[in-house]
Amino acid sequence: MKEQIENIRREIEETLSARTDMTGKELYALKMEYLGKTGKISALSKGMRDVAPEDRPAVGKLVGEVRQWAEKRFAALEEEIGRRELSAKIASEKIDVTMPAKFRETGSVHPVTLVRRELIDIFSGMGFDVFEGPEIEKDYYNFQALNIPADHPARDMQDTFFITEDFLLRSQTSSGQIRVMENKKPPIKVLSPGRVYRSDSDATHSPMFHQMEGLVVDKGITLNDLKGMLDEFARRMFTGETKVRLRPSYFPFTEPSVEVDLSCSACGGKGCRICKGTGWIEVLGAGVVNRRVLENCGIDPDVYTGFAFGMGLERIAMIKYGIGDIRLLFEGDVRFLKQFKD
Ligand code: 2U9
Repeated sequence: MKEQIENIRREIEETLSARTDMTGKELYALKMEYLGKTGKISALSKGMRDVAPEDRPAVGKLVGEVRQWAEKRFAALEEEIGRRELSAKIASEKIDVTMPAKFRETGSVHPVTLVRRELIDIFSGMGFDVFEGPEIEKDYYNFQALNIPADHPARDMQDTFFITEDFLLRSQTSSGQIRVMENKKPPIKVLSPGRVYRSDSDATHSPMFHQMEGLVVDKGITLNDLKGMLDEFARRMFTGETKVRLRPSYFPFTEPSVEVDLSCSACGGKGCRICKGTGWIEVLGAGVVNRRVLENCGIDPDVYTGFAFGMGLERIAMIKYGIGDIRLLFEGDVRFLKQFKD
């Protein structure tokens, strides 16, 4: 037994001196091998049963001594390895605050966003509230309530993405304005920016584009109020000299309806490449809200009248920044986008 005890002490000593690079985990595993419940030193204590009773006190003392010695030896090493591992961790996590920062490419605001922000700024300055309706809309709000019944030829003017027979991707933000009129009595002054969808795609049309429509309903509103508001809008959005021209047109939801041209701000109305020599650029559509639309929303057209206007934000951005192809606005090419700054 004495020899066994001595062997264990030597074994521990030899292993510990040979393995100076042990990790904390490895040391713990080794400690358990000797001092754990089923370890070799614990086995010695259990082996006391086989020692002759007269030798038990002496052998018991030796087992106690080797256990104490081993516990101290492991504790000292645990402390040493703990210290070593902590300094290695600190060294590996050290930050060099003098290192130059990584270069990060900064983005820029999309021209359509710039235009949307500017328009909201201009119109909210005139007292308009902003309302954004749903993009998935009921046929009723997109067409029927706007005086475009199921068999109306005006439906052919807009190729619509239908989801089901009753639901579609809205083709105009006016659908949201119907919801406003259903829920609020005049005076109403609301601006509806948002995405709209039409099955159309070429250099000047995209299947998804952004619209901004405005609606004013109150007692005594006339086409004159529309013209005055458009004059102010044109001067603020383009230049102080910009003139507004109304041409008769047709929309089912307005009567009378007008197409609105602005004098070309690139050439001051003299005629250039941008206005195709005419001096004028068509920018938006507008009109006096059709009395049937007011009726559909429970507003008495003999008491209240209103005007409405609508414009495509991509078109405004193309005019304002001289962009020739709408597809540039959807490609996300940073070389293009970086040219527009807030
Ligand atoms: C309600 C009633 C009427 C909004 C209007 C236009 C004329 C118009 C086009 C401009 C370019 C659509 O984006 S575009 O293709 N819009 O010409 N929009 S009047 O009329 C309304 C709106 C809401 C309740």
